[in-house]
Parts: sequence; C-alpha cells; structure tokens
Amino acid sequence: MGFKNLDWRSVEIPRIPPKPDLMPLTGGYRRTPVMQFGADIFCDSQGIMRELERRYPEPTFFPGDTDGLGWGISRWTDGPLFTTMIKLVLSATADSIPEDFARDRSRLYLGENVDLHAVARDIPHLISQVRAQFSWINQRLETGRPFILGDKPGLPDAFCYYLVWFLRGRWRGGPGFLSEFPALEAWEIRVRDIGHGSSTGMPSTEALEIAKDASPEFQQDIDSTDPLGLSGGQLVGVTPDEDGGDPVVSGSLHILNRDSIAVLREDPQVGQVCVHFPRVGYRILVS
Ligand SMILES: N[C@@H](CCC(=O)N[C@@H](CS)C(=O)NCC(=O)O)C(=O)O
Repeated sequence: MGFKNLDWRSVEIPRIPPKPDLMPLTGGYRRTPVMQFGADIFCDSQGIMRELERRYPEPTFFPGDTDGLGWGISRWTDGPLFTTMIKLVLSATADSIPEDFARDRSRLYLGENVDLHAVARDIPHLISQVRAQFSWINQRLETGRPFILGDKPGLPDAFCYYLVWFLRGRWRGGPGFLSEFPALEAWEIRVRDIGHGSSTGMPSTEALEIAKDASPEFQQDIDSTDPLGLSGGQLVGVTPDEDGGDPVVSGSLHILNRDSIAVLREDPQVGQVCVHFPRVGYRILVS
C-alpha cells in the first residue's frame, strides 16, 4: 500500500478462528491478509499484489523491466524460507505464546501433532539455514543499490521485508541475529520508511455491508487451454496447496488463467461475492 501510496481502510480480524466476519466474505479462507474491493475478495498477498499492480500500475512493483522476477523470488521467500523461519520462531517462543495460538499455527504450518519442543532441539540448525539465506539478501544490498532490484523499490523488497520484520519482532534472538547484516539493516529502515499509505480503521461489520451493497466486478473468463480443462460455472473447491488443514472454498468457477482462480459464491449475509486466489500455491478440487 505504501509503495503505491494508497488510501485504504483497515479491518482487524481475530488471530485464530473463529473469524465470523471474515467467513461470509471468503467462504472459508482463514489466513491473513485478504483484500476487499466491494464484492470482490482477494486472498493471499500474492493475489493482493497482483490486483494492486493491475489497478494502480504506477509506480510499478516491477521497476527496471524486472517483470516475472519478483514472483519467482516470492516462491522462495514465501515458501521454504518462510517455513524454516516459522519452525525457528514458533519453537523458540513455544513457552511464551498462548497455547491455543501455538497449537493453531503449528498445525497450520508444520502439520498435525507437531511437538514444538522437539523442533526446538533443531534451533541451531534452523538458525544456520536462515543465516545463509539472509546473507544472500545482505550480499545483494552490499552492492550499494538502495533496494533489492536496484534504485527503486519493488516486489522483492516487500516479500523480504516482512520476513525481517517477523524475525526482529517475534523472536528474542532476532535483533542480535540481524545485526550481522548491516546492509540489510540499512535497507530495512528504507523499506520501513515507505510506510503503508494512508489507512483508516473500519469495523468488520462495515466490510460485510460494503460487500452486500456491491456486485462482483469481473466477467466470467476461463482459459480454454488450461491443463485442468474446466468450464465456467462448474462447481469447484479451492484450497492452499499445503497440508495445513485449511478449509476448502467452494463456488462456481468464474476466472481461470495461468495466474489466478476466482469462484462466485452466495452467502446469506453478503449476497454474491467473487473470491480470488493466486494459481501458484493453490489447488483446485473438482468433485
Ligand atoms: N501465502 C499466504 C500466507 C498467509 C499466512 O500464512 N498468513 C498468516 C499470517 S500470521 C496467517 O494467516 N496465519 C493464520 C491466521 O491469520 O489465521 C500469503 O502470502 O498471504
């Protein structure tokens, strides 16, 4: 939001389910963040950023003709690197965070019945893995350019920044760990200074009213060459493609292309909504 200098409304949702004012909008998707434009709901930061780039192309998330590269980097930062960091931070904080929160997040990211105390025995190894990967970001920034892609901020800065924010703020060892990387720390301040645009708080019930008063903006658009061979209007389910026990969002297929999936669904509280997901990292289920 800050890169594109946007005015937006911010709705806070509960940290763990139930999330009663989110479910009517997403149809079951429970993760954070989601973005709403009227009756269109965009799930996952990947889907959110793609839509922001489409609506607000300038300044671009892809400065210097770097299209494509940022998405590739996101599969590393949001994938294996994030999972390793989650193991490290959750197991290192297991005794100091609320039990229901620890149970929820370890099931979501590490699978059912994971023993965080057993994971904690691996902390030195986990730190070694994160350390090497953070040193790659640091090396990139040591070249003297202010941002990861060069002179202007772009998608990789956002995808790397939240990891640094997470380590610094959620793990007692974070500040000491990060102090090994001065170029990264200087970049961290530059990205922090970009800020979040201008946001005003909004009650979650107002988000439901907005969806109810709006209609989905998008026409049906199905790629006929898609490998799954699906048709518009077909009943499908969509769920994150990891074993986190995430619920399946069901609806009629409305958009299907290389990068996006969207389903239309009806909800008694908000009427018809269109729920959008990125393609990569999500699985479509057909009954
Ligand atoms: N790939 C997703 C991951 C989202 C994710 O796992 N977010 C965490 C934020 S802590 C979450 O949703 N945790 C569970 C929750 O908020 O209920 C994205 O980039 O948006």
